[in-house]
Amino acid sequence: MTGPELAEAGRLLAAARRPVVFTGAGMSAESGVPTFRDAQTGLWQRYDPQELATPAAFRVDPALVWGWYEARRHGVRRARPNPGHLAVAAIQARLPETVVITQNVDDLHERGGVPAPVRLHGSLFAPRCSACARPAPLPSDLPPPADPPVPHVGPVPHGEPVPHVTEPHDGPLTPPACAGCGAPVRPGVVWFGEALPSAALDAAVEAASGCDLLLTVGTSALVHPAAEIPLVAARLGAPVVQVNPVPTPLDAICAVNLRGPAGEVLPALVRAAWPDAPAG
Ligand code: BJW
Ligand code: ZN
Repeated sequence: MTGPELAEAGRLLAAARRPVVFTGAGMSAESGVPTFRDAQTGLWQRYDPQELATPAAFRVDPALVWGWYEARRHGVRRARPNPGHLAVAAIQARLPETVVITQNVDDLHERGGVPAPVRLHGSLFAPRCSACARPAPLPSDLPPPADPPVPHVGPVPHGEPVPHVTEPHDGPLTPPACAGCGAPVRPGVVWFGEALPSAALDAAVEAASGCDLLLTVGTSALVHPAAEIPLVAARLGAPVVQVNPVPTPLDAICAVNLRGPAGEVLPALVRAAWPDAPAG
């Protein structure tokens, strides 16, 4: 990131009225949440995320896939929004028509002060039945155990469904059964080969079509149709500013490329746009 580029991006942001902030996994990297294409940690090093994030993987080995998502959900629970998330909230506070579109399945935008991001790829916190799509309760979370956890498997009075209790863990885990039809519960995320939620995709395309600046942050721009959102804005004449430590396929369409981590660049961008305002 250089001074002239930051100053130019700051001018574009200060002049915007309806910006879109489009985020990917790099947005949460400084919160300690691994990016999607980062090397996996622990047991999961043996698996390619692109092969786990598919309906076929869940059909073949539901415990492997559910365990991976539960481990990630527990990791996100322990993570905190970073200064980049707070800077995005500061942009929205300054420009209320700002639309935040995220590919991330964590909840760090919400916890960082953006109440309703457009979620293109679902959420780690909205499991549903893999057969009938009935929303399922989140497994209850206990504080980290001092001793090995005791799973809650006993019956409850009145025949009510037993909340599935898990501890932070690292390994395959049988998913709970749907209270309606008994089929395995799945994570509420969008896997490869699945359609994106149409309301979210429509909202994202509409916002990108009408924006006067698109700020793309921390995405490799390899996964479609999400990767087309910045292209829609550029095609209709909006300047695109990118925040990423490394080049991406979006470089060529960007008015400004800010090379650096979101947690540093975004607060600096807010300060450049509005020198009088706190960056969060
Ligand atoms: C930092 C940083 C720091 C690091 N600061 N930055 C057109 C062309 C080719 C293929 C297709 C196409 N259209 C569709 C496809 C197929 C497929 C696809 O795109 N495949 C490609 C991989 C080739 N797409 C689909 O299958 C989609 N569905 C679909 O098209 O359905 C059609 C259909 C229609 C009607 C009926 C039925 C079907 C669905 C895609 C779903 C993607 N889901 C995932 C998993 C979600 C759950 C989970 O998390 O497990 O979403 S995949 C994964 O990639 C995840 C992410 O949201 C998504 C994007 O990744 P992201 O965010 O860009 O992360 P990374 O890791 O790739 O990059 C991180 C970046 O951060 C890097 O650039 C770093 O440098 C940077 N960074 N530190 C700033 N501190
Ligand atoms: Zn069901």
